[in-house]
Amino acid sequence: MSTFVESFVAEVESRNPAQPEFIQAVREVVESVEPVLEKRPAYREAKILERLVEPERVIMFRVPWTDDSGEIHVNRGYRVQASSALGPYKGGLRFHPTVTLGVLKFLAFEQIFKNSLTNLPIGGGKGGADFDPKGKSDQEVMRFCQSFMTELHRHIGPDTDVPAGDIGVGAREIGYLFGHYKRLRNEFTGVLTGKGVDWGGSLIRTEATGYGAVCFAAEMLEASGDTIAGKTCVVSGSGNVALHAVEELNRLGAKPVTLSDSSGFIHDPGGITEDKLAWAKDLKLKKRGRIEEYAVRFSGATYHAADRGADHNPLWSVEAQCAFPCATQNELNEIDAQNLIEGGCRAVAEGANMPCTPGAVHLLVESGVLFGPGKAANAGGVAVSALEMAQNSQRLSWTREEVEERLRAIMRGIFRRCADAAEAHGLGRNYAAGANIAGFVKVADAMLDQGHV
Ligand code: NDP
Ligand code: 2IT
Repeated sequence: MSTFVESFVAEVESRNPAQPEFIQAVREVVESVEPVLEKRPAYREAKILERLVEPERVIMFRVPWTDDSGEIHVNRGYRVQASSALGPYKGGLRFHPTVTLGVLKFLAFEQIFKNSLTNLPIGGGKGGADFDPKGKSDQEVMRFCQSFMTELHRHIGPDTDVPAGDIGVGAREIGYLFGHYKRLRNEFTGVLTGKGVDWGGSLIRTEATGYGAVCFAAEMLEASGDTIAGKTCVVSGSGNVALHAVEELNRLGAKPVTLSDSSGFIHDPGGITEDKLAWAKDLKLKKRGRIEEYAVRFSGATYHAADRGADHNPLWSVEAQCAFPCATQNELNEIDAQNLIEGGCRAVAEGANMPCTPGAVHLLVESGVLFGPGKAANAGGVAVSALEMAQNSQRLSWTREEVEERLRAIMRGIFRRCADAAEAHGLGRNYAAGANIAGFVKVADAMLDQGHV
């Protein structure tokens, strides 16, 4: 490894102790862009990387709320405003007990380059809380969202920072958050995306991340003279991203065979067909049940409980030609990557943010597996969020066909930018490096134009 990368990452590590996910994300980008810095000394002189690893602003706040029995709880809320070089801060909110400042800094950092790759006018940010919506009543979730927004509203706005959903933040939470913002500010604005389609939301926003990830995989395969139709696919997660990836896979004639949640995974060798998916959506998104119930409902499907102490996840040992990790960070390690390769996997597209460990990415890319990194493959969600912002500014709603067509064009554009950047730097089909370079150059050039801010 180069001394520049090592000393840069060591400095970031010493300034940000105990933030392993943030360091992981920074290292990956810095390794990829080092040759670009060598070619353009202006980036080094202007301290572009040093500025990018320091969020423009971090807001951290107390979120007190009362449960249904009257007991008071205190959570910690955050908004990390990473970069406004290309537009208002834009990125999701995550409500999950594992949320820490370091996790949100990694997500906000990744978001800068993801949003840049979309070619839409959005900067990067991320936020959330260590609140666990699981097992809470709607009333409790509403009280939490209202308390969270009571502080957050001071820091966001349709031209400043526009949050959206992420893990644990879906249509219900966005509704409560928007309702409270509107009450506090007496303004009906596009301050959040992922809104209900009857009150300012965009058609296809819910589906966009999963659809986009499948589109990215299809583009990678087509560029190698292959097609996604007929491919057996393994998918992890069973939330917004995973379920809509499965929907799109079915539509394109592929065969998705797995889904998972934090308790385990189901394997349905016959395929998670449209009718079974409708049932799974009702289970996970409406009833908030466990994926285990799928195997009880559909004969032929098996359930495999998660083994927390295991050194790999047997979901990735299921034979498949394509894999879509759509749950959470670092859910697919080097052993899992080896198992995918041995099972004949040809393409991996990250629906989640940083689901593959650095070792896994290295192995997949070195083995010639087509690899779509999250900041490119899952950018469809934030891209349609930006289209929602555009519709809100116009006070218009575009049709399903129009948004879907734009999403596909954006995903094809992202793929092209990754492929072109990889090729221009002699990196073959290393789309992970291509995504980092293409995403970085656009932000870096904007920062050069805007002076030392
Ligand atoms: P959801 O909350 O809808 O679903 C998350 C899914 O992942 C659930 O099945 C959940 O299982 C599982 N999961 C979450 N945390 C863990 C964990 N620590 N270990 C194992 N399983 C876990 O979230 P989304 O589908 O929206 O997000 C999934 C991923 O996609 C995240 O990485 C997110 O950052 C990324 N993403 C999301 C976008 C969006 O538009 N929503 C856009 C781009 C990326 P359980 O129910 O048991 O918790
Ligand atoms: O990780 C992501 O890109 C998201 N959670 C979506 C962000 C957004 O603003 O739509």
